[in-house]
Amino acid sequence: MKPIRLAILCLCLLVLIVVSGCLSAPQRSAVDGNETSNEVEATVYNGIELTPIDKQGNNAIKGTQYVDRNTYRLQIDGLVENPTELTYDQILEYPSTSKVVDMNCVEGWGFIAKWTGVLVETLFNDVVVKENATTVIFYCADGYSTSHDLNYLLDNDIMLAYRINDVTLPPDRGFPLQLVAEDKYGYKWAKWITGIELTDAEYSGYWESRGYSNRADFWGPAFE
Ligand SMILES: Nc1nc2c(c(=O)[nH]1)N[C@H]1C(S)=C(S)[C@@H](COP(=O)(O)O)O[C@H]1N2
Ligand SMILES: [Mo]
Repeated sequence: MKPIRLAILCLCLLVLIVVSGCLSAPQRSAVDGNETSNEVEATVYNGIELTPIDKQGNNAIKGTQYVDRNTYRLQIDGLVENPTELTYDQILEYPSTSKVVDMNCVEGWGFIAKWTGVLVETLFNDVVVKENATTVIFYCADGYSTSHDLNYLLDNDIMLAYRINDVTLPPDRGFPLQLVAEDKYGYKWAKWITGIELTDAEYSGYWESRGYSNRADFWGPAFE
């Protein structure tokens, strides 16, 4: 090949590489009116190395749910003085909090991430939980549900996360909200949450009613 042809070929290849590099740059586009572009994923927080989102596991009973930010409502009811419906924007208006927590599925995989969201306690102060409430049920867009002791949520600063590693929760990760159920097995980390109900009764969620531990402490037994 003549040197000039070789030079042109190399130039073409170079241009191609640069262009494809731009096209494949990490980019999260808008889904169903959910503006999430221009966000940069955090890799470290407070000196702790985070698992990149595309390296985190994910499993769900009916696959990814696509919740529309504009029509979304979080319903909070049951044993509360003021049953409430919150829009996504109203949830973002509450003071936010961040922390690094690791997520462990009973299947043996897990990851560590920075979560940002609103404390369950903050929302509960607004709806005013009745004195006899003991249990909190989380209902999800895919029909999944799980529950927690009210005291566990309040005593451990448990949050409803809308961001993971500084990025808006992607649809496959539970947009708009995932419960960061610290120290509990993954099946207690409700995703695509649409409803929160306070009750004084025992409750068995999707996996709990199929034999998994209702306590679900990740150092404890998976089955009970
Ligand atoms: N709505 C809903 N939430 C869910 C599930 C599900 O199937 N549906 N699966 C649970 C299980 S078993 C695990 S391990 C975690 C995994 O979530 P993540 O890896 O996206 O954080 O989500 C939990 N939350
Ligand atoms: Mo899981």
